[in-house]
Amino acid sequence: MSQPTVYSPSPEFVRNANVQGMEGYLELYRRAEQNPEEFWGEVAGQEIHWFEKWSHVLEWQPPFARWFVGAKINASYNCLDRHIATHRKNKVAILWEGEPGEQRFITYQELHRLVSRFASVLKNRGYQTGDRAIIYMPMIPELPIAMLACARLGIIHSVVFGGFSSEALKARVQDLGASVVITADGGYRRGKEVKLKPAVDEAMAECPSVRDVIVYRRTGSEITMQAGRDLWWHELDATASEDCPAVPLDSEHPLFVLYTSGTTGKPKGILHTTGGYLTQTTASMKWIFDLKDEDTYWCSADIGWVTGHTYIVYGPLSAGATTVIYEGSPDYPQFDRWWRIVEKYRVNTLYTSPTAIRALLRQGEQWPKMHDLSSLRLLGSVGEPINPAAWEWYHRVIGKARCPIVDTWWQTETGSTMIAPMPGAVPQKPGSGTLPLPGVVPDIVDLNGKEVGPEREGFLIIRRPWPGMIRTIWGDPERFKEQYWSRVPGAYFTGDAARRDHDGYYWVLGRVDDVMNVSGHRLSTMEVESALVRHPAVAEAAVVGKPHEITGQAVCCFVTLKQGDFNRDQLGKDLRQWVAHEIGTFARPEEIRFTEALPKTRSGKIMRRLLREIVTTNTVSGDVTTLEDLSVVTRLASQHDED
Ligand code: 7RM
Repeated sequence: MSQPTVYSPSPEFVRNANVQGMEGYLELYRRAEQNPEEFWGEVAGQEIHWFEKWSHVLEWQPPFARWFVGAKINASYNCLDRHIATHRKNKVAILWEGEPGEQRFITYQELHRLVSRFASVLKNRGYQTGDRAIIYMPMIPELPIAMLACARLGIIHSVVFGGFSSEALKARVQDLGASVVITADGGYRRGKEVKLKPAVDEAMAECPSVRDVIVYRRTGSEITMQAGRDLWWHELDATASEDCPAVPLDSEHPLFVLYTSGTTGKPKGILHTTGGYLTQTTASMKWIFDLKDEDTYWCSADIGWVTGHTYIVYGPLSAGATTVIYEGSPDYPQFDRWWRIVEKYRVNTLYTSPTAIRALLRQGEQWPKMHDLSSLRLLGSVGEPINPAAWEWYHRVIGKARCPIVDTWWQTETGSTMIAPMPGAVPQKPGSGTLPLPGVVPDIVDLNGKEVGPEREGFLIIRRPWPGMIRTIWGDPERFKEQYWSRVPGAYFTGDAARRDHDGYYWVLGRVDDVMNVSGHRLSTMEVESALVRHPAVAEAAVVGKPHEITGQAVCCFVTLKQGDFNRDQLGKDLRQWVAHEIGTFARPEEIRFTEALPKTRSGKIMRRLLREIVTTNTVSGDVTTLEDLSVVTRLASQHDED
């Protein structure tokens, strides 16, 4: 394959950047490497308000870390109170647009007021530090308001994405032993109401730990309220006090638990604490998004995922930014909705996922071309490896070849971004997360934990503790040790495969279980997928290894096509040849299956596990609670029988 193009930030971008040029980056990186505790202590002192300072920065008893030991802090205070004493008091904190078109411009002062009122409500109902709250809401301002109200009192929150079923909700309430559930009647998506309250009602039948269900009225549709359990938000709010000071909490007090799927069917409750998480989240916000006080910043993720926690709520608000929240779907009422929002609010930074980029790319350039996108100065990508073709499209069609793209690698477990280009410092290569952020020490190793050389594929690990790291799995420290710390002694195992090129750039290839072995050649599903989507007819592709008698595994591809008339027999042959040509004959797919859609989690990750099952057995068992559209799977599984 040819050398990737290198994209350097313009001299103008560099001149105005928070971190300027490679020298700026290297200076920070080296300082952090030489004395990590001193470095993080400095960052924490600069970026965060502490009620009391720490006695020491880090206490590390692998795999258990305590950061800013003995310090007192409150995340809600850092996101609100400290800003209203400054020029930001009447700056817009949350700029919200509902799917039907309503707008709300909530300033820092107003947000402080709303959060204080809701925190008073919780306090009056008897909730206190250490209690657990489940938040199950649509993408409306009351979702971050509920999070910040919990944080204000030290109530540990767990946001459950509004698309989850009552089963998934129930499992989380039970695992967490939550005593309060905060929800809404429903929200809007694709022009329809998505009801939430009925799912809560169903789950509550088996959740004895819950005393109160607090319901925000968003849609006004008919729901049932159970006397003695269900309470209307607006009724409680009517008499709420606006005086509810933030409680000084221990730096290691849990801020939230966020459930994520692991390799077993049972989701893991990833636990994050306060001081370290907020320090790294705030610093990374300024580093990777080159954040300026005048920026209008938009992360299109759902707050129910870690990206939303860190880069819609805690990061932007702690840094004093204006954070845009859009409730609905990018294709409603038509495919230019996002570009309409960018134009209307003069959005400066857009942070989204490769899946969204590919979906929009598939619809053609006419949609973005309908709008003035000249306010954009920076773009971001997160969630999965971005194929160079999607990167180039994003860069050219959305960024008009003017905006750096920050491809940010991180996980629910890492809390905030670990590998990403500082946009005014590190030149980008499409598809690479580039270099680690200061204080992050990754490595790539083989099965024995030995570092592999440049251009070699291996396991991505993190060698040193970092402030925003996962502290444990809720209620299961053994699983925490086993999952992340048992493979390579002393290091955090990410579960991702990666390689480092001759410039030291990281290329994350996908999950370790997505690696195929064909005739003894190691081949990433991602490599084949990238090759496929480089073909002009292909919109999206997912690749899995299929057991094969002779070669061990064979490459099996699921492909969705761009609009147009294609001869599928011919195209199948062409694509096999294409992949063989792009990567090598050993990578030639055994099978190409055309499909209307790929099975995805609600956060947009392709569920290769399901596809593997389909190609192996033509059936699906396993846990599918995170699946976006179950009918896709049924169709894919039955398709083969029809063939
Ligand atoms: C933030 C988030 C984590 C997994 C991770 C990777 C994949 C995420 C990138 C990426 C390549 C990226 N948290 N991943 N970002 N792969 N490049 N920029 O997505 O917990 O939901 O997922 O996502 O496999 O391990 S997550």
